[in-house]
Amino acid sequence: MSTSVVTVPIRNLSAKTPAPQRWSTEQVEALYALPFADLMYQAQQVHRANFNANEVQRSTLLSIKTGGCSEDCGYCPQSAHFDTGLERQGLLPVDEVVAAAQQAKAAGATRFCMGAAWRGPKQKDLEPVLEMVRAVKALGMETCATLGMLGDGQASQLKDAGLDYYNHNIDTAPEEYGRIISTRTQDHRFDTLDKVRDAGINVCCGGIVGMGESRSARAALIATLASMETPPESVPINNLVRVPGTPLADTDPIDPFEFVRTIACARITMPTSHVRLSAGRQEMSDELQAMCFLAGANSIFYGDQLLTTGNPQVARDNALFDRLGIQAR
Ligand code: SAM
Ligand code: DTB
Ligand code: SF4
Repeated sequence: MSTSVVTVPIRNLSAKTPAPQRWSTEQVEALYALPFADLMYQAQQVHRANFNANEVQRSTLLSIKTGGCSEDCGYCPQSAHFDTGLERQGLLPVDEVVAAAQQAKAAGATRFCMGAAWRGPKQKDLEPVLEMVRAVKALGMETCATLGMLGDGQASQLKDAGLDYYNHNIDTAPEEYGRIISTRTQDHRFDTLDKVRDAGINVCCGGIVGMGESRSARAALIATLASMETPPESVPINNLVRVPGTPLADTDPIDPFEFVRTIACARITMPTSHVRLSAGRQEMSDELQAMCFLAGANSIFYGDQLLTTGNPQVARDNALFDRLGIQAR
């Protein structure tokens, strides 16, 4: 049998200094290289040892500030550097955000994630967001925000307002970062992730595949996430949504089996994290999504919209869960 589990002793690592790694890129590459059935078997063993394999968590996204972002992330329709035809929208009023959260809760979501197209929030921007967090928390939902880089003290303010999760992706492998984004470095991302951790907020951190990267780069992305001192509680794995006008619009799509392998590698290397099958679901068949759940994905973005692009309709997701006997929460 070629199902030997690659285990590595856990050393005392810091999230503040990325090296040395608990999972090396080579070790994750070895997982990727397994025969598909062996990789899936291993992922399922890990999944079942840590979770109810028939349960999937649902988070609903809302773009609370849209477009006009000063960053040049090559995948993003919201960057001011590219013309994607997106209509800009200033920060939404708190009552509109609360109404959207109420709707998401009624549809069955347990977490509400507020996303803003900022490099980072100015203090005057943060104040209304704190109010949103308090109000959404008061609905009895888990709260999540993704606002870009945080300044000193901002994470504590979010924590005090009741923020449960902060989403801040490392997006790609360290060696790929400069190809995709020039307006910041990946170390900027680690700096914010450390602030979030230090404030006692759960970390939601993942990346995007299908950006023309090599398998080795995908393995490096997973190894980097898995090697954080405390791996992220939520790991969104996004399949690039190729938006016309962005520099990555014409990238060749990733082989669907390679995407499933990425989910399986995330599951194996981050056994107790929720692995979220994230952007790109609208373009996936029900069968491919089912394979991702078998590979260990146990969370989704739920609702007809991601931030600016589409997501499967709620009714389609619920029908899929019924057909698969998945308990959504
Ligand atoms: N501006 C903040 C930031 O970048 O951290 C928060 C919002 S940003 C849109 C959140 C995440 O969405 C990015 O880190 C990236 O992983 C993901 N994302 C953006 N555009 C995407 C696309 N076209 N396809 C897949 N994921 C995308
Ligand atoms: C994440 O990892 N994916 C979500 C969420 N975190 C904020 C965003 C996906 C965005 C896809 C493109 C768009 O809708 O603008
Ligand atoms: Fe701005 Fe975030 Fe989009 Fe980058 S991913 S351009 S930081 S909104």
